Amino acid sequence: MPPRNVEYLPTSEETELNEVEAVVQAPPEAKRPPMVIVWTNVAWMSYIHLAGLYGLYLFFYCEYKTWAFTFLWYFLNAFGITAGAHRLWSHRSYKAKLPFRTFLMLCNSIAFQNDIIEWSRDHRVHHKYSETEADPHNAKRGFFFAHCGWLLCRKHPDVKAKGKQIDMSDLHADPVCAFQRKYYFPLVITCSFILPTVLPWYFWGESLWNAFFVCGWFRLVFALNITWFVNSAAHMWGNKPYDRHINPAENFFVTFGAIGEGFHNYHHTFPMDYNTSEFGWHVNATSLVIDFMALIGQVYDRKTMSHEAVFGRKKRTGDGSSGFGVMEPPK
Ligand code: ST9
Ligand code: ZN
Ligand code: ZN
Repeated sequence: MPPRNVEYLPTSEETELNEVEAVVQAPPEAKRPPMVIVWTNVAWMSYIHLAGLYGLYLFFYCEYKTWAFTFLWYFLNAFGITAGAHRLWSHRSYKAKLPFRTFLMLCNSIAFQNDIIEWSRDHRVHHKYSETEADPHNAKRGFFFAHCGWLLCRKHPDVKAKGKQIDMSDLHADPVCAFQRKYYFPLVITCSFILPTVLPWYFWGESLWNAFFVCGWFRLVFALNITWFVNSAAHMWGNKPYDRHINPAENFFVTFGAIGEGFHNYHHTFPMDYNTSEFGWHVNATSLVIDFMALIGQVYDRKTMSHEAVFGRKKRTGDGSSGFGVMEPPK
């Protein structure tokens, strides 16, 4: 303690310590390196959204068969992400035989969301370091950053540093993932654009122009935004029946569009459950198809949580709500 009535000046050692403490206590944004915007990505994202909006306009001038086909292609696009990149490859929450894995890889190529290995690496880092600087789409950086802003700038160094520690050897050893990585662009161009343009034209005489913009661009941009809502909206709004201490929430509207992937509080609490939800097939078309594939022997070793474990966790850390509120699941 300094003597009374004498002005106290900190020693240089103390000043240094205070500075270190200030840096340690500084909010993450104070330590964040300046954002480097990738303008080619900004231009590309702007273009695809304009093409998607034009596709939405053309939707009203299409054959009704084209509407049904757009829905089918959207479903396959979504399924390649939910059942493929997400539940199978990122989380290994079930196992699948080669024919079904090949089908999932083709569906995943419709989605144009980076190859399976890159998608899964970002997703594993997202789970392990959720809402920190090492989370590629850290929702603490705001809605826009979590939604698609993270695809428009260079990644935070922590994402790369922590991501390098994640074991990806299982995916590199899967020949289906390796094949997709090697032929990624020809696969995407064929599955995401050529097929949905040519099939409606060949089978029911839809114009190539309409099919390209509606089944191609509109379907793609809609699916991208629904996927991104899992990172933005479902990390911000909804109930937290399983863990009230984390940001991911049960968001009914996201669940509906993302064919069963909006039970995000459950999913971050129990990421190994292949249903990504407590309620099986309820608003969860992805689980329904995975179970059908199990029935015909293409899927096995599906992991789920016991009711006791889920119930216990809800009691300990849940917010007291029962689920998604808007639409109660069957008892
Ligand atoms: C897209 C992905 O849309 C969407 C993902 C959404 C995830 C949702 C999750 C929700 C779960 C549920 C699913 C619901 C689904 C519902 C469906 C309904 C329809 N770890 O990336 P680079 C290193 S994609 C370790 O260029 P930059 C590594 O060395 C849209 N290391 O970083 C790497 O080299 P390599 C289409 C990492 O320069 C090097 O850095 N795609 C990691 O900072 C360079 O990597 C686009 O628009 C890591 N995690 O650039 C492309 N990351 O790979 C956009 C990087 O050789 N991306 N490294 O090992 C880009 O242009 C760039 O990545 C960038 C960053 C500009 C964003
Ligand atoms: Zn996940
Ligand atoms: Zn998440």
